Amino acid sequence: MAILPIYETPDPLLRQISKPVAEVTDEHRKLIADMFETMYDAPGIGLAAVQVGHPIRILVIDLQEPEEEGGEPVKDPRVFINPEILETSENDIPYTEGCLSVPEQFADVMRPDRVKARWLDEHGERHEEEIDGLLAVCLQHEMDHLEGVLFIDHLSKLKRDMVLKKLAKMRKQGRVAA
Ligand code: GNR
Ligand code: NI
Repeated sequence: MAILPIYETPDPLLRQISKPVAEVTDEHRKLIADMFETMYDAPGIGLAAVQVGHPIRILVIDLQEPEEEGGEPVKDPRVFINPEILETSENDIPYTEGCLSVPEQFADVMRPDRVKARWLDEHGERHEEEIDGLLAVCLQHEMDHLEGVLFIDHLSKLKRDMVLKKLAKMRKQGRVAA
């Protein structure tokens, strides 16, 4: 396994449209293992393959939520290959999002609170599920990456420019990797 370098904005790679996976192979499963290692190391709760240099439609998510308040985080690694949103709720809710490709920056983004999604797992098995809560937020954030979209694209130009200015300042001060 390996920790892979994470591409950051404004790298043009992050704007590429990721290509569908035709068939899930051992090579994909190796990439998925490396994506989990990279995500846990970061640390983050989700990662799209394009963020580590592979513009293909693979996501990993582990919310690492404790079973009860204040408990130990429970591992729940999930793999989404060629994910599709089939239905979205009418109800949008705000969540304060961050992104490993926009390091140390956070802003509220509005998204539907429930989605019905379909995807393949690492064995090529099909899944279809209604998803809500933080998993719905994270899945939609990760699926945006497949279309070359970052969470800052959901903000007003004023707010987006504020976030990017703060990121530039933090890089200059060496508070995030340049
Ligand atoms: O680690 C992450 N945290 C997060 C918090 C709120 C909404 C979305 C996310 S995903 C992010 C990791 C990442 O950049 N995935 O693409
Ligand atoms: Ni992200």
